[in-house]
Amino acid sequence: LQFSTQLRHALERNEFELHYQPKVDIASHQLCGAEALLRWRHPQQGLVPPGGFLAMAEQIGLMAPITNWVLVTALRQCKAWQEAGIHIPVSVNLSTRTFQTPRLLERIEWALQEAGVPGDCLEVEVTEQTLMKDLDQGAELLRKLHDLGVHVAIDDFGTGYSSLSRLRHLPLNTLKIDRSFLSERASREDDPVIVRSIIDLGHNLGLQVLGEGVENDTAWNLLESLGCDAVQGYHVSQPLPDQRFSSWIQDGG
Ligand code: G
Ligand code: G
Ligand code: MN
Ligand code: NA
Repeated sequence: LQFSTQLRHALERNEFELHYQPKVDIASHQLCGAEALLRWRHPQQGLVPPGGFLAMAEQIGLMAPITNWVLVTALRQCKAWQEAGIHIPVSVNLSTRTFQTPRLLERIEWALQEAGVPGDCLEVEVTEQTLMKDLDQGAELLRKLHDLGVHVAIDDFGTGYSSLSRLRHLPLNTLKIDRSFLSERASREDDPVIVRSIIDLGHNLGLQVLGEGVENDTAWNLLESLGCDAVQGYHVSQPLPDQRFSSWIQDGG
């Protein structure tokens, strides 16, 4: 069978899974959120990461149903965490095209209702590039998400070309420092001018700042010394299937 045909059947065959990567508050070391990351359990190829199929999903018109599935599954998981006494929001990534879909807001409202959770259980992650497109429509969507209580994070920050005056006027919550700035080499530099500047920029805009791709103590210590709020990365944990995520929490993170 063709890959695209298999992809068309993946939803009904229940072949998608979400893995959850913990986000941890730097000061308290407490779990403060989790990012849902999509994987396809392909019958022959094993676990396929999103880079291997999302572009095709977009091409063949499957992005909307896949995104709906991701939203509902992530929010139901968030509800299950709540019932177990763990009160953290779940973060879902949105592609540029998805973010530009006029009906996205309705679909998010539907997913919240379907899972039976309030808007503040959800954070959406969109890249800088996405935010800088379609300026008026994007701003309106962000205001409506804000009214629903849904949080918005800017993903991969520092790799795009943001208009700072635009960022300033958007209702955003979190800025995620792209992992390239926290690589082994980058986090050892004598003067971490970029990381420092991004953290200060985020704070000056009233945003929480999270460092992503934290793989070692060097990067963690750098972020801590610069007043960053939260971290995510292999140093804390890889993205985990739901059962293993729960065990990770029970084992004290
Ligand atoms: O671990 P990782 O290979 O999961 O993710 C690769 C890329 O795929 C990242 O840029 C991430 O934002 C994106 N991604 C992961 N899950 C989803 C999803 O559910 N929807 C969209 N649109 N992108 C996702
Ligand atoms: O683009 P986005 O930030 O949504 O993508 C997250 C991607 O980063 C996923 O592919 C995830 O598996 C990966 N990731 C998470 N933690 C780390 C890390 O510590 N190091 C590296 N290299 N990748 C990571
Ligand atoms: Mn992300
Ligand atoms: Na990112």
